[in-house]
Amino acid sequence: MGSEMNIRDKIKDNILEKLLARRGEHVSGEELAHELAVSRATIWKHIQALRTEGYMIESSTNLGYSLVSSPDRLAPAEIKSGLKTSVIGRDIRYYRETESTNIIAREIAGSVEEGTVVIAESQTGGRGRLGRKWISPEGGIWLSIIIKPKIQPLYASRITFLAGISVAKTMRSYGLPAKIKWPNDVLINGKKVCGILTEIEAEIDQIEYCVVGIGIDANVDTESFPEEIRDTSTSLKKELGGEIDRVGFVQRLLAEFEALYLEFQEDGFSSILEQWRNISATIGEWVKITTQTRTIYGEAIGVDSEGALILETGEGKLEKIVAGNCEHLRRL
Ligand code: BT5
Repeated sequence: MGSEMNIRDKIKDNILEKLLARRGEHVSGEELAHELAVSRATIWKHIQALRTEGYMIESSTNLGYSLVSSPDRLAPAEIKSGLKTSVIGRDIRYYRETESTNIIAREIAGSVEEGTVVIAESQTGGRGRLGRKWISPEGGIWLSIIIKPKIQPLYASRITFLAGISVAKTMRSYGLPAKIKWPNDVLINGKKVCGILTEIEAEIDQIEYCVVGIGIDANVDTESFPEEIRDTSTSLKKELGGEIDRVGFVQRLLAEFEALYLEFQEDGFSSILEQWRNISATIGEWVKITTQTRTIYGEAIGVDSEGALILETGEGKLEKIVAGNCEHLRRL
């Protein structure tokens, strides 16, 4: 049944792609049937299915089908129409609901092209770092990008930095004052709007693949989040005062990610780091760092080439933090 479903979904997706490419025009059932090598009855069946999903498709006996409007879905065909990338997002695997897009991405990473994206409308078991939960209701953007960079595992955190910048820059293109909190949170006005979970599969000296999980509270109501994170999180909808076009956001995000990824491959990490410093919320702050073994207080004064946070802990003493939780402290 699985493969049958996939073929059916593929036809439906192809029909949608063709209607999207010719928005405002009519495409005849005969033309669609011919191009997709299926019967006109099959086309009609899929048009009906698209309608039940919320696509408004007008049909006229003489002219054929015309797409009038789309529902708020992250359908691959929608994202791909107008996507300005050459690698990232060329293959998109879409789920209405799944446990975690990172899990799916890890399962398929070995057999798909670099740049493949897994995306879901909601996750039942969204994951944060260190086994923490990531709340992922409908209306958010929950996606994982599979990349295969030729770098050592030691430098995997560079990818998290790159991803954070791509998210922050995309949000800034909507006029939002997004900043990055070390190592992996994107904040707006001090509240978390995005989390990033980078997972790798590696040999000792070379990464085999890297799954970059990005979770964005886009059109979600953070008021309905559990109490402990209600006041520390925000959404794009809340910050913009209205819903955002998620398809458009994803298109910009994937383009930013690809541009930075190419820059990283061509010029190395230093320009990425420079950009990260410029949009960092952490540099210059007094912070409390909790690692698995200790708690450290200090002023965050920089990050090094491996992405470690450099703290000045008093009397000019410097500490390097490779991994841990970071809390920004209020100055008295
Ligand atoms: C993260 O972990 O911030 C990484 C989150 C990555 C989520 C994406 S969604 C697509 C892909 N598939 C997955 O399964 N995961 C990735 P961490 O730094 O450990 O932060 C987790 C903490 O953030 C939780 O313990 C909560 O306090 C808080 N939190 C949970 N859900 C949140 C949400 N939707 N918005 C803001 N904060 C949240």
